[in-house]
Amino acid sequence: MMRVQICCSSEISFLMEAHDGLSAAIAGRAGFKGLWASGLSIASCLGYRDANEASWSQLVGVVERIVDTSQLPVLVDGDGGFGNFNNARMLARKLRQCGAAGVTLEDSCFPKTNSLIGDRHPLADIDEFSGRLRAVKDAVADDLVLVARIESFIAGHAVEEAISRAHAYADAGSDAILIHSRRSAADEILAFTRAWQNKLPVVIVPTKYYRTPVSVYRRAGISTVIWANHSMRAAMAAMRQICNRIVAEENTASIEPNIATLDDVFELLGYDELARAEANYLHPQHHEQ
Ligand code: SPV
Ligand code: MG
Repeated sequence: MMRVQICCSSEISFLMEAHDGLSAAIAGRAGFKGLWASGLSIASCLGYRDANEASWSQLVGVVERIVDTSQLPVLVDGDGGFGNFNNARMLARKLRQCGAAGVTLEDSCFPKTNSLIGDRHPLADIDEFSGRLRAVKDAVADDLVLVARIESFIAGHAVEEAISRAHAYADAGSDAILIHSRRSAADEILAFTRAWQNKLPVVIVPTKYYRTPVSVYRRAGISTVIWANHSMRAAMAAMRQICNRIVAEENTASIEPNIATLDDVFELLGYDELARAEANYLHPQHHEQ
């Protein structure tokens, strides 16, 4: 059922980044039909670097809040699976338990480095990584969509390397391929989609090539576009601005119009439901009147 909702619909779909329950609820209210539990955003919000500094159990804890708060299908950034095939399949089982819809595993080596920083991006061996994918598929079968993420463009290789990896990962049981690029134009992505011919659905993360219009992705037959870190970056900019103003003004009067009201917070997180439940369960006689 979730398969239809994540990465496998015939129309292009969009996943919005979430890094906690609040960002998940906001994305849901904005109309997104699915979420990306971003490793970069979750790590940043915990004050870690996106270099496997956060543990798999911290990731699972955050994903549980995202799923619970939004009730939306959530594709989880599983990095490389936190180790070998065994760590990867355990992560997948835990993600299934907390209600995730899918997991993405990237062919990087532990500990990973964020794809958009630095030049050290060693790739996993194709066979070893295919084993990680097979182990996940055997562990969770069709309960979790499995997206294989190819980092070979990030590592500086040509399209041929990406295509041979895509074939191997498809054979290993992946449901979709995430092809990543850090170029400021979508040329690598489009070279891949031309050669790949949608043998499996294609997922992209246009963080760096953000100027490309979505119509280009539609024409290329791309299945899913991930807006991977924009709520986290928006929150960072807003929090910094507000902190600076409060320091400067030693007062919060002038910033009130620029921040969410408390009523907004209470409404978004369903305090009205709690009040109804209290009337029902704490004071049932009162409720019956
Ligand atoms: C993430 O959002 O953590 C991603 C995308 O994996 S990227 O930061 O581009 O690697
Ligand atoms: Mg990531």
